[in-house]
Amino acid sequence: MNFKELMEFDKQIVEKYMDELLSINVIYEKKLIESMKYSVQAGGKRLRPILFLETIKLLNKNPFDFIEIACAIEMIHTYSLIHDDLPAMDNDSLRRGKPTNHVVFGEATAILAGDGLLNLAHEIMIAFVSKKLTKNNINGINIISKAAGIYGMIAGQAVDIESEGKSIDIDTMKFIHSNKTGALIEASIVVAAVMSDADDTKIAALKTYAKYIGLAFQITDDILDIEGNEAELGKKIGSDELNDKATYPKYFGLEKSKEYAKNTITNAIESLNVFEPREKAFFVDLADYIICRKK
Ligand code: GRG
Repeated sequence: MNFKELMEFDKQIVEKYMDELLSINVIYEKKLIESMKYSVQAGGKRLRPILFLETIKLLNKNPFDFIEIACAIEMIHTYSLIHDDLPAMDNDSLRRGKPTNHVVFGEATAILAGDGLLNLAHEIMIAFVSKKLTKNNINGINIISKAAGIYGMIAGQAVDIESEGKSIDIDTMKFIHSNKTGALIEASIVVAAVMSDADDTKIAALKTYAKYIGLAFQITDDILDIEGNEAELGKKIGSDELNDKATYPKYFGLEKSKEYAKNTITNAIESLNVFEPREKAFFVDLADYIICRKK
């Protein structure tokens, strides 16, 4: 399979398995489950679970043995998008090409749908380690919880919200992005390496790669918020400027940000020198995709 086919193949597996995990029969809380399904099934690139599954494959393990973890990561990501779109946060009305969760289901249900997905992800991860109790599996889910929480994504989001409309230094901006966006992307790769029992050299190389692609992903996201096409992106552009967000183009300008993203991708690819060209082909293509993407 070529790069595009692999991306599509992984995406479909994850979507199918998430549908199963969300086939929950309830009597009274139908609206809650419907709103959780609405956002999960609205599409999305499924980048984080794809990174997770491809890292498992790179390390010669069977991705189907870890599919629940890939789905849990995507559920955490989807919860963060639902909450990020809320009126109290970015107040966005379009996501993944569809009206945002709170626009369709109301604010209270959207908050609960996000809470529900976050909790369900942890239920899934705990069920996984209960069945496959190894030290590395426990370490792995611990890394995900931390990356999604107050040592990662939630910390980045908190500082981002506090910084709106204020002038902040470059280090604070880097803190925001490496946590808000980078932490979960990095965890998707590192956790797969840990759960695959990779050696320390390979884990370190993948961690460096993940940090670089997380950074390049964010810079590209900032650029797309200025230059992107709303129909392709599936969300409104110009939201960073509207919310007076600290972005790479705001600090470095558009052209320098593009150059920065390109250099970051070169560094990402170089960090995979411990792997054979044949083994790392997907990750090299993915690094390029991160900055060339239109959505
Ligand atoms: C609410 C705790 C909490 C955190 C929110 C995810 C997030 C943190 C904020 C989203 C704001 C944003 C646009 C961040 C930039 C990078 C990013 C995470 C983009 C969305 O991820 P994609 O492009 O989305 O992977 P899809 O829809 O493809 O899954």
